[in-house]
Amino acid sequence: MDALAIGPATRVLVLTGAGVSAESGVPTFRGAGGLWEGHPIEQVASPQGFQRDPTLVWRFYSLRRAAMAGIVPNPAHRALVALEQRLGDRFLLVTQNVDGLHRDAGSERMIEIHGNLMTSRCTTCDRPPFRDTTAYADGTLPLCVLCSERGVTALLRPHIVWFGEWLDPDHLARVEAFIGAGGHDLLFIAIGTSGLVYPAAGFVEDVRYRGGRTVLVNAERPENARAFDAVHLGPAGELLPALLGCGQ
Ligand code: BV8
Repeated sequence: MDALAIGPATRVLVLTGAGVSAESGVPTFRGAGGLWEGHPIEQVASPQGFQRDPTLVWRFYSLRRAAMAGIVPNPAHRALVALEQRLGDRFLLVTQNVDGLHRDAGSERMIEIHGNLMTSRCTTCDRPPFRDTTAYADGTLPLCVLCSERGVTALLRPHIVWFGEWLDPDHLARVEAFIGAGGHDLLFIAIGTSGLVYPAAGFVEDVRYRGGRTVLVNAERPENARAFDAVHLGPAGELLPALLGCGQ
């Protein structure tokens, strides 16, 4: 397989989804038909779901935290680190994943637009989101200790962007600025994503509108495959090293 044409002026924007972590052993969302223990993902990953049953939502995230034990990046993550080191500020990685594996692999020019699994924040006070790797025992509702010290009972929540919640406007501004600066020199590569969740699923159209090239690397043909100039079907861990010209 030929490597993608990445010249001295090419700027590369990469969008990853759950498929890039699949070969590390992290389950994808729609692999289970978009369900978790019979609940539609949107139900357990939404503010309404948290309001309705915070214990169920904390169980969903605690089980995912526990399941990350021993999980390590795969060749797809490492190929993206090598490309970033080669391109420097002509590279930006935007991930929909909350598993932290890109950072574990060494990615730095990276934005976690849907948050991070190992981070919590208070639902009440304005303390900054903080690292929290605790997989809370089933039925536990973690409270903010700072609020408790002030006699206030305040739930913690995962620092995750749920369905129906706005993404961080700074994150979106950084993506739009990178796309805007790219023009015809922009190469957009979407990897391991079903292209169903917005606004991330709309990045490909933004790039096309500005005359950039668009490439998809995915295990199967997703609904928005038509939006891409080229589609490479197969496991990202196998295809990416060759496609990015950095055999891992
Ligand atoms: C927003 C955190 C403005 C959670 C996630 C009605 C009401 C409210 C909102 C909406 C609505 N209708 C539409 C919307 C907008 C909504 C949306 O897009 N919904 C979809 C379902 C239609 N978006 C939002 O709500 C966003 N916010 O729009 O704010 C707003 C505000 C108020 C009201 C309206 C609008 C927020 C979206 C963020 C949601 N949070 N994650 C968590 O992780 O726990 S999204 C979550 O699902 C993931 O982060 C991920 O992004 C997404 C799943 O997508 P993928 O990553 O693509 O994973 P998937 O399993 O689907 O696909 C994997 C692919 O990999 C497959 O194609 C497979 O073939 C492939 N694959 C598998 N193995 C491999 C592989 N490929 C390569 N190699 C392999 N080995």
